[in-house]
Order: sequence, then C-alpha cells, then structure tokens
Amino acid sequence: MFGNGEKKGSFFERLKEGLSKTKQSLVRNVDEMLFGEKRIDRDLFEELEEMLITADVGPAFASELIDEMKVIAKRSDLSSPDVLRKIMRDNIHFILKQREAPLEIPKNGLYTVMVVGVNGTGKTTMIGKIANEFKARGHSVMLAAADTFRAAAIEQLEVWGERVGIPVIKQKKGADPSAVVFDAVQAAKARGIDVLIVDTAGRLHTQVNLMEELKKVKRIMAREFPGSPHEVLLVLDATTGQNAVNQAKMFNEAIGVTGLVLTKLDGTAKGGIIIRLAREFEIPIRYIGIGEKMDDLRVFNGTEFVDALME
Ligand SMILES: Nc1nc2c(ncn2[C@@H]2O[C@H](COP(=O)(O)OP(=O)(O)O)[C@@H](O)[C@H]2O)c(=O)[nH]1
Ligand SMILES: [Mg+2]
Repeated sequence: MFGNGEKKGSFFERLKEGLSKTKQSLVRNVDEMLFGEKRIDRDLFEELEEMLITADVGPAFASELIDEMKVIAKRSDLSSPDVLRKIMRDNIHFILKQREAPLEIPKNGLYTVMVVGVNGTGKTTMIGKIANEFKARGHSVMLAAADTFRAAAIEQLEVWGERVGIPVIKQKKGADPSAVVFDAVQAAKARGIDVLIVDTAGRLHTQVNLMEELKKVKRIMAREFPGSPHEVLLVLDATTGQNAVNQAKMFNEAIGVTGLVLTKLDGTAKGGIIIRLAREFEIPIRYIGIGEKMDDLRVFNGTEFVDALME
C-alpha cells in the first residue's frame, strides 16, 4: 500500500492523474513547442527556457537543460524533437533520483522524527499516515502534540492517535511545546517506544518566535535523547510553488532539515517545483502526497515520478 515497487498499480495511475496539470504546463507545452517548430534555433531555445521557468522548475535547472539541448542540437541535425524530449526526461530523472532516499527506521532503539512546516501544508495529516504505516510494519509509535498554538491542532492529532491506535502525549493549548516534548521523550524511553513523531506549530505571533520555538524543541529532544531528532521532516505544499522554495531555505537555515515531504501534488500545475527543490537543496525527498486519503501519501520514487509525468 505504501512502499514503492508496483509500477503500474493504482498509485501510479493516480499519480499520473494528479500530475496532469503539471504535465500540461511542463511537458505538453514543451512538446507543442518542439513538435510545432520547423527550425530548432536560438529563439526556440530562449522560448523553451522561459517556459520551463514559468513551470516552476527553477532557473538553474532550466538553464542547464537548455545548455545541454544546445550542445546536442549542434552535434546532430535533430530530425526528430524526440531527442530533445529524451534529454528533458533524462535530466529530470537524474535530478530526482539523487533525492530518492526513503526513511529507514532502525531495528533497535528509539527513533525520533520532528515534523516542521508552515500551517496548512499537511503536517498533521502526514504524521497520521506515516504513523499508521510504521505501526503496520510492526513498530510501536507515539505522537507528541507540540503544536500548542491552536487547540484544534491538538485535537486533530488525538483523532489520528485514536484512529491508528497509538498514544498521543499532549498538554493544554498554550503550553510550552518544549515541556510537551520533554514529557514525550521520557514516556517514549520508559515505554520502549520505537518511533516518536513530534508535531509542531506552523505559525506563531512572529516568524522569529516560531523559529526560536522550533530550535528549543530540537534542543530539548537532543538533550533528553542524544542523537535526537534523527529526522527533521519539512512538509511543503506544492501548490505554493516558489514559496515552498523560500520555506525550505528558511527552515533549513534556522533548524536544519534532513528530509522533505511535498504534499498536494494533486490538481496543481506547480508540480515542477519538485525539480527545483531537488536541484537546489541537497535534502532527500522522503514522501509525496497526492490527496487526503490514507494511501495518497507515498514514499518518493524518482523513476515513478518522472514516468507519471512524461508518459
Ligand atoms: N489535496 C490534498 N490535500 C492534502 C494533502 N495533504 C494534506 N492535505 C489537506 O491539507 C489540509 C491541511 O492539512 P494539515 O495536516 O492540517 O496541515 P498542517 O497545518 O500542516 O498540520 C487538510 O485539509 C488535509 O486534508 C495532499 O497531498 N493533497
Ligand atoms: Mg497541524
């Protein structure tokens, strides 16, 4: 249900469906341009580069791709635009493949995951889904409700806890998130829990406050269980396009991010942002989300993604 492997399964079909708008803005427009032109010349390459940038893949990737296309165009007479299309596919594949690194839960000892990201990106939903998956694989899992800014955030995590059948450590709204995390790490150690997942706030009165709070949560985790957090997962919403890139910069500089999750790839034309994130950050992409249902979150697989996008 969750792992990768079955290529033509239903997830692949849904991924294809989910990426259809991105495919329109990135692949079909490029195809039309290539197949519609009689001459492959400088103007065409300029137009192509502009189009790629509009499709959110980022200027660095766009210019590298065009440079490579130009070299090939000089060497051969390009009787078929398929050659350029293949270069595009191979380049996207190469970039995405580098960021393929599923989370590995060790066999022994407590493994801790701190989940961060701005409000509404899908943190709490993702936590519920991965908690369910870890449990199904035989791990004991515990959640910590360290988003104490909103009462609804605590309740939402509790609902997931009940649904999955795992404990949720919480305090009242407005409590110090570090105190919640302190309790959670103690409880996880005492009960011999395998995986502790910490939900955090995505908005406070100011951004500086938020980053300071997250830094403190991270410090407490490291102090109470050295080596912790083993993973800092940043959840990004694909529909926000370039904003996702800014968020990645901001969170990475402030607290250090070890894994990315890109949600809401369904129904957006901005899915090209995954290429920009993969190109500009040396951070593995752990999961992608294509909907709200339990099996709409999936371990990221670069080959599957590029196939769903280009096929
Ligand atoms: N379409 C779509 N919706 C999603 C996805 N992931 C999460 N959501 C929805 O986004 C909304 C915000 O999610 P939530 O987990 O509360 O975000 P948080 O504020 O970061 O904790 C909820 O309505 C989720 O169901 C996704 O991959 N696709
Ligand atoms: Mg939340």
